[in-house]
Amino acid sequence: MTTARKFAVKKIGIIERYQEYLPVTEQTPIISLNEGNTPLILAEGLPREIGLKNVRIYYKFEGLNPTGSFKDRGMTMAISKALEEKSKAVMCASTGNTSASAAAYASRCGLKCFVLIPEGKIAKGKLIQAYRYGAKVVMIKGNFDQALELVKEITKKTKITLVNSINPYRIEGQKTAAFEIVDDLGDAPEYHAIPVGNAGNITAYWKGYQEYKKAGKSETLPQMLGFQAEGSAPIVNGKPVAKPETIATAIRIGNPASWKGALAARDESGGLIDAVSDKEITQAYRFIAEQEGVFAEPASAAAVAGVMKLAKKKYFKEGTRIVITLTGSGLKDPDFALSFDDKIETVEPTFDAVSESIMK
Ligand code: AN7
Repeated sequence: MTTARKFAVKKIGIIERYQEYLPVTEQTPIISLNEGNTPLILAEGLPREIGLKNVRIYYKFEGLNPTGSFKDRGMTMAISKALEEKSKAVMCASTGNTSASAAAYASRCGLKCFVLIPEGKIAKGKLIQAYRYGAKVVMIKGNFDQALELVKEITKKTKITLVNSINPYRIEGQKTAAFEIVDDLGDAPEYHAIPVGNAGNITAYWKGYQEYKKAGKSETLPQMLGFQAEGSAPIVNGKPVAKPETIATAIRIGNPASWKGALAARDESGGLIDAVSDKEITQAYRFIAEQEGVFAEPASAAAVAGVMKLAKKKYFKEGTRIVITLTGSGLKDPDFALSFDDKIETVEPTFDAVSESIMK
């Protein structure tokens, strides 16, 4: 016999799932949209494509979070803590995903949300999210780095809470993705590939892997492999980029806030941070959608492009596992998705016209 209880909705947000590893107490109000618990999808086509027969590659598909990116893991923490600390308003600079996530979580608990974004350089899906979740959206005639400086100044001079990843609660929440990977694989993978923009996420994963190992949940640590876009590669170049450019607008960042965290992740894990070109990003973006059935945004594809690049150099050892974080959904950036030559045809509604079109 079944009871109603059996059908009770199980709460699965990252705070409830991993509270013993997070700075929360019984007093912390949990603002959650059941983020996290994203799938680790086995890559079928990619190992074949890059000639890695004896290597397992997995996509940690963060595009399946409530607002379509990994930012929700950090935002459930940052917004819950802001509320606990009696804040009335939050603010962030964003290349898009942070603002979408901040706006959603703020709307859920009545916090005001202000977002500062670079004009013309944010994917449409992200812009409409922040807007429709009810945030006050302000565009600046400048880039992300300038927006972040302004947000730092404004939040210092007011009582508004900053929810960019320099807010440590963001990193705390985001580290739970590493926990989930270890929980799914039974240990850490040998390699973890991830795109790098403001460098909060690579910092968070490295923290997560280390903490989980200390807790006895894994025996090993992965090499952290970070990838920036060539035109926005301050960490690879060793100096800030004043005018960052890339089609992967999410990582169009010239002076990452968590620069030091990224270097620590790279060096302590024996990994690397490398750059990939827009052409390589675009090829990887198309490959995973067209041959793996996984639609991620261009910035996410930077990590796939990085793995492709390293495989060509025979970087990966046999018998290992690579996890690639696909940070955001492909649906975020419809303009980029529709910008290719293989245009969609419109034909007359007849058997002959449709037959002719599909046989081309
Ligand atoms: C899809 O939303 O910085 O290295 O303001 O949206 O932790 O910055 C987004 C970053 C990778 C880079 N992939 O992560 C923002 C923002 C996607 C992203 C990154 C971002 P970080």
